[in-house]
Amino acid sequence: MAVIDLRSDTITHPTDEMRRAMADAEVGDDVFGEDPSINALQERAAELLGQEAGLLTASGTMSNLVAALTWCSRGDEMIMGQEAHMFWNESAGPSALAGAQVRLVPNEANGRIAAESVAGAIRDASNIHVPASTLVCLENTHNRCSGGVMTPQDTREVVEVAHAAGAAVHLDGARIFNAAVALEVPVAELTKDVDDVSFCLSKALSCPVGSVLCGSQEFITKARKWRKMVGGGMRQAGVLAAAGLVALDTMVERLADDHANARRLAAGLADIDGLTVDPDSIHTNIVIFEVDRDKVGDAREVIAALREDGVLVSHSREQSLRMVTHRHISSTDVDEALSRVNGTVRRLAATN
Ligand code: TLP
Repeated sequence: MAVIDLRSDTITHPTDEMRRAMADAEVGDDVFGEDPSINALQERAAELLGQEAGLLTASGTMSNLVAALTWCSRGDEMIMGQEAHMFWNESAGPSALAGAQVRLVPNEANGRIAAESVAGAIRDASNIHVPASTLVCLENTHNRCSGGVMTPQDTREVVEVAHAAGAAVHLDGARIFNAAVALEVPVAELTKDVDDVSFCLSKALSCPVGSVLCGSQEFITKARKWRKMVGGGMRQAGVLAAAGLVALDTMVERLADDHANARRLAAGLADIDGLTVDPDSIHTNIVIFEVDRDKVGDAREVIAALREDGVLVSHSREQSLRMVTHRHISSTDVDEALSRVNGTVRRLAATN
């Protein structure tokens, strides 16, 4: 029985075209700024996102950390959604290393942060008792909010409020191309208004490694130094950038297939007694669903039982599980996964 791995789109392997491009990549020492493949990727990414310059980093976590280090000084405050990946899953790096305090504001169910919430959280800069609100962090698509998307208008509203108070806006756009494809807008519409944006090559875009941080030339010049300080100055990493260039050419449009598969998956899960999800709330490739503890059992036991039945899923929170569609999951795999999940849930319900 072939295992169906729905834990994350991070498990995707490079395509044959990427592997060929990696083998043939022209490289140089990127700490000297001399890797032609990295320079090409950075320029291409910045242009696509409507920003001046780009910087290849080792991961989404490193990009987010470097952005926090670049914008914030010790004792500043960063405002972000209560479900932000930067808050939940990045080992408190921005607080530990940038020394900035995190202030949480509500995320709506679709991941959006209302401009009014940001306005309400911004501090009075003239008051010596309070930290300076230096940075507002957005996330699009929103991981813990079922891959929800913020529109260009949602983004602009937050940017206006932040800028009026002198705060910068960082966008964790790990899956920003998923958002652009779902909204059918050029990706720059979602990224040109923020002060910096990071996107991941190594998630749905199928690259083996890497993220690109984009912003103004001045921001990237500073970020480049922080990246070096945290050990992210790589040398002949053009082999990675070469895969990134192929990804930008070949991996974006196909994300619509992942989104259609995620909706198909959610519709099937919604039909299984003991599982709850609203298929209409799924717009990209992440499906978070609730498991009824009384009917089916503890979420972690369900994950273990699904694993035995050849379906890998991840834990989201309490009784919520997460499935992510990606390049290695076809609509046939979705149907097979649903039939296995149905069998597992029925078995657990019978013994519960
Ligand atoms: N997310 C991973 C896990 O950490 C949960 C995943 O499987 O979804 N921002 C967002 C919105 C992310 O989803 C992730 C990774 C990151 C940043 C960090 O990226 P990496 O893993 O490259 O450090």
